[in-house]
Amino acid sequence: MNKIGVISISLVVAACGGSDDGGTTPGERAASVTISPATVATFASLGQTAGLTGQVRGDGGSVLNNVTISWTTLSASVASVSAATGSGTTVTSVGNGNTKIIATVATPSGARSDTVDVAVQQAFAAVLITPATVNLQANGTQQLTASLVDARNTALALPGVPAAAFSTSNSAVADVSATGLVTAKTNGNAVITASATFQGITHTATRSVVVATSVGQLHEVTTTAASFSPASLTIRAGDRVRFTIAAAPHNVLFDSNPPVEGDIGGAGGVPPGTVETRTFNAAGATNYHCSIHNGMTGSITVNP
Ligand SMILES: [Cu+2]
Repeated sequence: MNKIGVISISLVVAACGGSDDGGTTPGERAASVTISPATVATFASLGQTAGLTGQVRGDGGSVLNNVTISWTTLSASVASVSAATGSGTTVTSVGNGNTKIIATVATPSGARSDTVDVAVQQAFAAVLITPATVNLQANGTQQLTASLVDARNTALALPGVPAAAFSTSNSAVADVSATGLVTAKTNGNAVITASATFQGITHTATRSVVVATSVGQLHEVTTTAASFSPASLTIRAGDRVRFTIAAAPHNVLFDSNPPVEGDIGGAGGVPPGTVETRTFNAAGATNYHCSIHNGMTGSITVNP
């Protein structure tokens, strides 16, 4: 019974705002609407929300519930309003600028409204560096991007936003250009910092750069009069091995999983003092030998 009664009252109000049976205060008709809070703090980031509530009073001064309030924004590119939830709405900041949010109710003498001013001004909250991880091999490069963002990580869309300045903690390991291009120099770790000052505030962000210690590493194999040293080696795919031929002419003939560049020397071998580097990109067991010296063999295990 009670439920049915409420529904019928709502229908009457919706159908005619001037009904004498309106809301919870029979006999009064909607006369005004007031938004609270009356002022909204400036939104400092985009995507920020604030709740507004509208209070409708009747022509007798009583607060009327169940009166439909219509919410609109003067500029949806500055702030948007959600569909009404009960007597309220949610305002969301969209872009920098100023606008007004308007609450309107229908009354017997026409629409009545109230407005609240909304200002959106992004505040510089952080520098954001992308990508999140930087792992490089020696001589590799990676472009970093540093954005000045608000508290919700939206890039500042304001006049005069400067570019962040990049620096490195260790230019011998990883150097960085003024525009954020990182160049790996040698194995190790470095920290790249991006710093910017705006709105009188300075923020910095850092990004750790790891220049790989295993991938792309250079290994050494030398020869004695009739052997390779070390005779066995374990490396990773992508590593290189530098063969230094000493003491006598030798060749290095690969029997399995050969390097990109192939054998070193032919049947007569290469003379002492020869230095040749080979690259092993494929994982597997590499076996090699010198055909000039019986039993002069070596092996390299190439791990993925
Ligand atoms: Cu040999």
